[in-house]
Amino acid sequence: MRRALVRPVSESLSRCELTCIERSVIDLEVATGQHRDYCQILAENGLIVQTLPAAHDLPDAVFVEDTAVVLDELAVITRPGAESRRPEVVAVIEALAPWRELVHLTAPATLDGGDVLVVDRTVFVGASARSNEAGRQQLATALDPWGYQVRAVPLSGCLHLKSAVTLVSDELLLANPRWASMEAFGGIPHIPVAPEEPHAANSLRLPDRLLLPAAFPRTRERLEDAGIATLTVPAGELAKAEGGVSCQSIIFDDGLAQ
Ligand code: CIR
Repeated sequence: MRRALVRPVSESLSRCELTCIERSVIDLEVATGQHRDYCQILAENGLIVQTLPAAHDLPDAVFVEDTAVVLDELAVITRPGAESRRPEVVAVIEALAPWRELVHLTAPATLDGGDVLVVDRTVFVGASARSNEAGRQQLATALDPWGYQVRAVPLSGCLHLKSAVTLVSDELLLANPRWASMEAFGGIPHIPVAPEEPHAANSLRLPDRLLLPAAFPRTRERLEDAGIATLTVPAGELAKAEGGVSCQSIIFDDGLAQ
């Protein structure tokens, strides 16, 4: 089964980290409702949704993606780039331990899962303010025995690599080429986001469809025209905390039969 780890929106969300956007008022009730809808969509699309304990003292805990990189062979527990986010890993370690061998990144490494995009055996890692060279090196050392190669991707103007580029099918990317150097991706083709929707590149692959925030209809149209089946969820309130759709879950195969 595909399993999705999620974590409730924290009551302290308004004190979240922000890097590339201005702080604006976040309506906690709306954010919580949008996250509930998101979890429901995951369940309706065949995923087992496992909810981690709420952590109301950790403002960004809902963005679980940043705390771990889960591959078929192992899970790498990150050391998030923002100090306020480091305690988030504790509950994630506990949740992943039954499913994977765990490898832990250690200081001076920093790495956010939102910077990690896996395409086959290549692991692209955003050279962001959150993920440093030591983080990439420790990740490469952990993954090398399994035949994965780590490649750095220069970024500018966005928080994470996956703010700028996500994978929409086995060999097709969705990208905002203004934020990420697409040369780093070699020959992998990409669909550019609609220019008036710069934040639209963050998508989430579900078993049969691609999940997008409802706010990006023009990019959605480009994807549908290219034969990618999509569905949308309202995600505007968590976007004020600089989160998208990929960052609200950690999805992996739990090895259990359907
Ligand atoms: C942060 O700045 O860490 C959070 N406010 C947003 C994290 C979003 N994570 C992601 O896109 N993977």
